[in-house]
Amino acid sequence: MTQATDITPKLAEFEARIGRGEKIEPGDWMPDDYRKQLIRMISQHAHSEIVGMLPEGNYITRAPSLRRKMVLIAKVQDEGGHGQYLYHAAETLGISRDEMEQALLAGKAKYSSIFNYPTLNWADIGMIGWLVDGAAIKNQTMLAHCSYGPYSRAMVRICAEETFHQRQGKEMIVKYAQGTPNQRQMAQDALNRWWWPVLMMFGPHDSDSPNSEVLRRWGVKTQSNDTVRQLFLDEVVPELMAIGLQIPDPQLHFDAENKHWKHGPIDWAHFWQVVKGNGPMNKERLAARNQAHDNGAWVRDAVTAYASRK
Ligand code: BYC
Repeated sequence: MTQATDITPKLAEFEARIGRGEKIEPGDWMPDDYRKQLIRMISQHAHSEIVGMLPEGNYITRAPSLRRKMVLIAKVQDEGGHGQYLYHAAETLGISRDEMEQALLAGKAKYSSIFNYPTLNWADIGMIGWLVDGAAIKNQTMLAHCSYGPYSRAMVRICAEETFHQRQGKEMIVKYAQGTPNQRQMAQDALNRWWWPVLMMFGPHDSDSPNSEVLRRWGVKTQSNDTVRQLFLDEVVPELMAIGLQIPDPQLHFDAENKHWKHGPIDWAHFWQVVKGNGPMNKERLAARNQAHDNGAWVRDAVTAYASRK
């Protein structure tokens, strides 16, 4: 925490800048806690993009047509690019790429809970595009307004690409929902498995979110976890219903007075198990990431050798 008395005016000026809607840039004075919170959040976000390549990457060789294969290759490549922007944004705060990478590979760093679930068939690829990328867009549109310049600018570009990701997923699911009984069943089964994990992506309820208070105060989170989850729900529920899919929540209902869709209770005990490393695919994801890192050693060696040539 910032305690020295001579720092108080700096803190006041920092908060005034945030109040005026100015962006904080890498060389600017910032409280230690602001720096630490941003490193935590941006590095977790970067890891999510990189680990998030795995569930879809597994399906590149199994795409049902050349068009779908080209689209999926482009999407997975985009996610790798998002990881790069975000690692760079975190580096501006004084952490090295190597430190972040080692924390991920050692299983010490967090990444989004959503990537610890299996992809069982091609309909999952559509559902990830529509719902997972759709949820990410809602969260990242909020972060595009955040107070830290490099994070905010990375979000603008990432959201533009995520919009394409979401549309290709929605296109696939709409086709399946209008297809043969088997295809409709695949879309429904994928929705049944992804629905609750997607709602968990937005993080715990506001009352159980320890980081929110300081993040809201310093303009990093411009909307709360529950507000962003609600925006997502209000958008996707009518769309999923319109194509005849059943949302697997018996308590889901429309609150006519407040004009919002309301979901039933989320299984937070399950969520925390996944976050702590005990989800269905945590160990496989970490092993695959470590294997990819080891397999890439020769590329890093070659680049280093080239860079240090006489
Ligand atoms: N998963 O105080 P809270 C993509 C942790 S990738 C795991 O509310 P905060 C894509 C949280 O870290 C886009 N952990 O936290 C890529 C904290 O623990 P620590 C992914 C979670 O930070 C490839 C604790 O719970 N998007 O779209 O204020 C293919 C308490 O929570 C989760 C991002 O990464 C979770 N879901 O708010 C396809 C968004 N939720 O760190 C698609 C960036 C919470 O104190 N991140 N935790 O030990 C954020 O916006 C915020 O970090 C969150 C959580 C809203 C997620």
